[in-house]
Amino acid sequence: MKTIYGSIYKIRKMKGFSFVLLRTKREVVQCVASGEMELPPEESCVEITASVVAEKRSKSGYELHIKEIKVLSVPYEASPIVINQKIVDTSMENLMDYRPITLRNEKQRAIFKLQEGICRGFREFFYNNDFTEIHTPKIVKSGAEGGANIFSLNYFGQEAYLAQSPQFYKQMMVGVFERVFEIGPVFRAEKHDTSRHLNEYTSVDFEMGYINSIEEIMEMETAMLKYTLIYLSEQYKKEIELLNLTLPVIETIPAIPFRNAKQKVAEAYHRPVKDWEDFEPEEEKLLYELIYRETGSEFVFVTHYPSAKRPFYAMDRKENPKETESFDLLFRGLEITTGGQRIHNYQEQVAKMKMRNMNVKSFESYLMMHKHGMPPHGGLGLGLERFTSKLLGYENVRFATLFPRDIHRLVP
Ligand code: AMO
Repeated sequence: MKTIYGSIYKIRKMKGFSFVLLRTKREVVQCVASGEMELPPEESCVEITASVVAEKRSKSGYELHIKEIKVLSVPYEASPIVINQKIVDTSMENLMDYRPITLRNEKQRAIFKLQEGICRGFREFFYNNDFTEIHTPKIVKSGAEGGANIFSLNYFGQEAYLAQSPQFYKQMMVGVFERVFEIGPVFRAEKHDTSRHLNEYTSVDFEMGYINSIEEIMEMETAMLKYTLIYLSEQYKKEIELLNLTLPVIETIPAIPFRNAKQKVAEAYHRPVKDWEDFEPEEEKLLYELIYRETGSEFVFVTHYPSAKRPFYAMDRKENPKETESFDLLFRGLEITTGGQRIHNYQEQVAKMKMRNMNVKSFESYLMMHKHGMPPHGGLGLGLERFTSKLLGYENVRFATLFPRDIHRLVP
């Protein structure tokens, strides 16, 4: 006899008995109730006492023959949206409006179980490679990434901001632990409504000291992704099967300098380059197609972005100061990571800030680390929702976001 807790996901009445699908922590378990047994409505929370019987036709290989159902709570109202079919057949808006219940759908929740797996894989990888996990403030005195996409707030009469990234703090912590990582929320006041922008997202950041070049950061990211994809394939088989996923296999990730990438796309698709300083989303997609055709890789590093488009902390190239020691990682045509080497020398950092007409004084606390000695270092930030959505083949990051925040949405 077994006692099991769960929610009644679906009742299927048959002749003389009913199938009761019970939604438990990770699985939907098939139970069988006799015809006489009184069943509470779907989404009731119950304690079931049952015997375990082998059953080949059940997905798990067994089913539970119910002896007793103790009802712990019943819903006040029936769900306004059908959640117990294979998919929640509704618009994205509805899917998000009714998130507390649509997430109960077996496939919907599998997305986020898999996202948990991604974070667990990353974390394990970081621990195995001597990174220390840190938690840095999200209420900050100044923005790290520049640009207008910063939320301000009143902090007891002082102007403060919501952190656009943990950039300053993860760099400071390199001076403390040499290798650090953080998985946490960041905030971007993006005013445009696109399929790849959220106003709050989860950033996977790492930062490491004593590097010689950006290649070492790119190698670390490649190893991190490889590890995590294998981890998922071993530990998250249930979700992979349910979502019908084929995980990409990483051997090596090709890298191409930014200017060459622009040129390559322009030549292959006869599109004149409009902007030599940045990628258009369409160009990223086209580059992916080209690289995929040539190498079979669904990932591609683009290196040495123009200085003008990178933040003030990015290290410029010795060979050409108009370019930076930085990179992006594109996955299936979408930027999922930005990374690079940072300036570690105090005078060099101050000079770059002055060149950009920045108020050096207001960055005193950031510059403290440079002033008092920092190793050559660098790192990256990866958008968890972007990575998850591309892994799952979704065109919109919202599908891989539990409770998205965008210009139109603050609830649920
Ligand atoms: P960047 O601003 O490029 O770099 O952000 C890093 C990664 O975060 C994701 N991302 C977003 N995801 C969803 N919605 C958004 N509005 C959004 N903006 C960015 C992307 C992007 O590649 N401090 C640097 C990283 C570093 O150099 O360490 C930074 O934040 O996947």
